[in-house]
Amino acid sequence: MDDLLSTIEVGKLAGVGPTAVKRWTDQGLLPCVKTAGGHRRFERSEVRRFLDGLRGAGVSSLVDLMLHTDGLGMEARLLTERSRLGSWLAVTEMLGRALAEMGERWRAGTVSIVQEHVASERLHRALARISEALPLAPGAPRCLLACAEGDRHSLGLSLVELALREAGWSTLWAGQDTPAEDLAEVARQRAAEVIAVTASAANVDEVGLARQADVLGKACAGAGVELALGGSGAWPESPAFGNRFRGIAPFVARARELAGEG
Ligand code: B12
Repeated sequence: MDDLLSTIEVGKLAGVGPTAVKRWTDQGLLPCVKTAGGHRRFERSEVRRFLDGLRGAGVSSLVDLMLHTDGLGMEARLLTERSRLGSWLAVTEMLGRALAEMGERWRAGTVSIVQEHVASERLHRALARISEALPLAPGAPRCLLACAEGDRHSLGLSLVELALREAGWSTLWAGQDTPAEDLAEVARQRAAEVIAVTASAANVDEVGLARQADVLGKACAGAGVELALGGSGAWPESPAFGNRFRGIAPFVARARELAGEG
């Protein structure tokens, strides 16, 4: 039974609660075995196959919709995906794939620059509306969200914002192309518990990113503020202070831990 996962463990991987996992098994979508005591157990490989299928399904049609719908159509589709996948975190993972496909279409010349800009902004606004509508408890912990210097790829941050808001965090949106020294000042003022900075795949300036990580790391370490370096850009793999995140799920797990949810 060593490599078998429990319902709760599968839920954590999928970013949903145990009820959604039970529903998937009852619908025959996700195979499981039962222990002598009647508890469900899941083969890791089956879970991976199921989650890949779930998040992969509909990615191309989502990209088509991003290109051709209006703002409300975009929002409606995101809500539908939230209902189908069970959490906003799972929706952000699907959107990560959709954005990668959008990039491929742009590189292949089947999507023009204007189409890509319009679609990106449509998605950005729909995500912002949904994030802002999620209720927050008074005194919710706060995360500052910013793009590294020169970087205009803020959609990764929009995805992070949605998943963080779902986890009960409030957000401060600094957005595109933010100087590290100004972010360091926010840390020194302790205006947020966490500072999360993204660098996109287009950001390959290792030296520049290492300098920014250093400036920010020192300020955060001095002020007791947590630093998260995310996105596919060339951040140092093991920064002297702060953590390098590639995916959104591990960062949200860390945020939940910091908020005392374990
Ligand atoms: C939309 C887009 C744009 C939009 C951005 C709009 C916006 N408001 O964000 C605009 C039009 C501005 C743009 C511009 C450019 N872009 Co562009 N863009 C994209 C596209 C299609 C999607 C980007 C995106 O949001 N990806 C999704 C993010 C979320 O992915 P990610 O960074 O890998 O992050 C993942 C995780 O790491 C995590 N994550 C992200 N941030 C964070 C932060 C934290 C804290 C955590 C925990 C996690 C996390 O979330 C993601 C989950 O899957 C990509 C295609 C692609 N493959 O990504 C190209 C892409 C990144 N762009 C590219 C390029 C070349 C450019 C330009 C240089 C083009 C030009 N000649 O002008 C400029 C650069 C502008 C600049 N100074 O930054 C290339 C980069 C290629 C490379 N490796 O060098 C790509 C890959 C397209 C391609 N296939 O060639 N772009």
